[in-house]
Amino acid sequence: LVSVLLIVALAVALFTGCSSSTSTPEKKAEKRVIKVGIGLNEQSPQYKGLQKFKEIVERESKGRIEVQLFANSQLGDDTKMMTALRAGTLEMTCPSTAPISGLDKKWMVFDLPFLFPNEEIADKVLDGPIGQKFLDSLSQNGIKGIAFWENGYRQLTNSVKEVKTPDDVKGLKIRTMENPVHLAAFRALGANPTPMPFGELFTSLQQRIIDGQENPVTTIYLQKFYEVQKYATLTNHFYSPFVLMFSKKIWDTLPKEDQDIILKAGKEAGLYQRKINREMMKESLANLEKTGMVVTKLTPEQQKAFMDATKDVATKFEAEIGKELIQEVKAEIAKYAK
Ligand code: TF8
Repeated sequence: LVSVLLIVALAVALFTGCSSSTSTPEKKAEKRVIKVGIGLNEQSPQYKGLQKFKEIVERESKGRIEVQLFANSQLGDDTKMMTALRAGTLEMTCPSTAPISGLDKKWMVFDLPFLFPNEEIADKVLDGPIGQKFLDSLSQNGIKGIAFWENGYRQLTNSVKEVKTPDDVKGLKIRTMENPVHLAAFRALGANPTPMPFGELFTSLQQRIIDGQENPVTTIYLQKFYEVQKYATLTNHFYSPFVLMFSKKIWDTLPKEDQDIILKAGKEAGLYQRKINREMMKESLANLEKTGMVVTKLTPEQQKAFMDATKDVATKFEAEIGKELIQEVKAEIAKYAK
């Protein structure tokens, strides 16, 4: 028995000795880790799009690149994450265009009220030369723009009363994103807008520090805003698309091959993300109605009243955005709207 044990011990020693001696000389190629942070939760279409992105990047790089996803503002709010990208301490994030205006005012054009008549036109403009020009211009601010994804048309909710007309919005305390156009549009409606990061929103609604907020129906459903908001009105007032972005500081250190993989994956996953975003929007709307929330659909005439009430907002921002740029974007939209 003793000899058998000895042989086993010897074999184990030999085996482990051998394996460690073969792995030490040629050090395995180091894995590159890409961290992506977002504010929404793991059920969101945005997170699902990122899971697709992860899948493509890891497959195409044959496992050389690992993508790690962080939801729920774990890595900070949109503005904080963009600052981290610029500093080179975080690889990726995917904010709405709204907070990008803090870096470059011309981005406010995508936050003008009732800008895109439908999602298909938004796709065409954002995936066309104008969209590319915007993505490229982010490099001035230390960011590599990858692709436009979709958050979805924004809808208004509140805990006070059913909103059918702009007049009903008067006096409501509404949380907006941190964007001057959003503030101006809600002021034009007579509301009392308060900008605040997304991560603080639920608690503020719950504690009734604010009366309402605005977000796509999927967010209203998945973030359980219906627990603290009684009324929703389908206004479709802003589109404010998502922008998938990368730290330029880190991007510039990547081999061309990896840059190509990330760029292609970001665009491909974006097409998938838009598709499920639109499917989930329909589902979420049905689900919201089941929660007992009062969901008000507007007739075209009722929606027009909201358009009319906010129609001067674009003019107010001509100087900051650039009059020609607003015209260029609107002309492109008109071209596809025919
Ligand atoms: C908002 C936005 C958010 C996103 C997310 C937190 O209301 O709609 O959905 O920007 O990254 O802040």
